Amino acid sequence: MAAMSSEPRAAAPFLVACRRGTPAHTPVWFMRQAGRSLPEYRALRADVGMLESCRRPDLVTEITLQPVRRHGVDAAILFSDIVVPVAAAGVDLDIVPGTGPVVAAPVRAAADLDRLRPLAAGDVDFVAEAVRLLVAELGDTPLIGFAGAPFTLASYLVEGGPSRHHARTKALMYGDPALWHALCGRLAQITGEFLRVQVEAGVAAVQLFDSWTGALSEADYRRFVLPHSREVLAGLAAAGVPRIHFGVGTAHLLPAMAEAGADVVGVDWRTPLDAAAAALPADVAVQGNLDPCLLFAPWPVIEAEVRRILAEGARAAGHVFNLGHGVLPETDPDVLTRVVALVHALSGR
Ligand code: 1CP
Repeated sequence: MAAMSSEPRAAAPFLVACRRGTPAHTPVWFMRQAGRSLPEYRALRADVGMLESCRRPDLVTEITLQPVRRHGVDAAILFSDIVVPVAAAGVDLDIVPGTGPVVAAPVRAAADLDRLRPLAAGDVDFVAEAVRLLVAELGDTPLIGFAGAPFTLASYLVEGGPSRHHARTKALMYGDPALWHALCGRLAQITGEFLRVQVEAGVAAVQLFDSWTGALSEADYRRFVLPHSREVLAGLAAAGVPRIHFGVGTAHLLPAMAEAGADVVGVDWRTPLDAAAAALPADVAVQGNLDPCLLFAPWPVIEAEVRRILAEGARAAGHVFNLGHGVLPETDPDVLTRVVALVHALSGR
């Protein structure tokens, strides 16, 4: 049975689109499809902290499966958070409800790097266990593993928490490039190892989230970020799983993000997918890009936007339908289910 099961998985529409083939229908999944938009998630998380839930393979498995069961999406994404490997590598942090990741002692000087030791596979055994449980449960539905890219992780570590302008992060980057590159080098190791553990345990694809890198100019991205993201993505090239690379507000960075080593580039709602495809190399697929706020609009408006995005995505080498960023907690989950059905109905071949 084990030998047979790999065959249908390779034909899963999500993997076919990532490899720029012709899938039976345009695959669709949503960033943050697991989470507070789902009442069944809120019930499970009622008495369990965010980081603790990420460390419990039984909870990770159940939460990851919830949106697959409910919406019929074409891929699952591992329930975790970008700061989980950083915490496993020794950084004292918490994920505070309503705020996000908060770091006890931010990184501001060379001595602070000592708190960031290399990640060993054994530090994240709970993730490998969750991936194994999920692969067994998911059958033909691919599981996406993920990690945060060095720039976005560095932003949380240097700011100490979420920030709008990333001012301290940029101050460190411009003011002490040697420390910046040392920090990002360590983060590249942690992220690379975190993804390697997930791939070895059986994820079918990975997404590298560089959510906040759109805050940089292309020149600064190339100098301060690209070498580190490339190190992470190049380390996975031999594994043969599709690598998705995503950021917000990155219209000016799309070719550079592809150069970092992406098979699929995630695009937010600000850039039409056909324009993104024209800017990217011909052998790179696109993912996106419905504005998450549009899910609050009347259904005919949503339907028109889905049609537009499918038409624009059809001009790319491959298209994975998604939002342009994560599902907002207030989203009506029934609307997400309808979007999945609509994407499948409109794109079925
Ligand atoms: O109590 C809760 O429910 C906490 C909310 C929450 C959830 C559900 C956080 C805190 N993280 C998560 C899960 C999560 N985080 C997933 C789950 C998988 C899925 O997509 O279904 C993923 C992929 C992430 C990744 C993540 N965490 C990113 C990259 C994606 C993105 O949204 O840009 C980032 C930037 C984070 C940091 C983070 N963690 C949590 C919050 C609220 C934030 C953002 C804070 C900020 O605005 O800076």
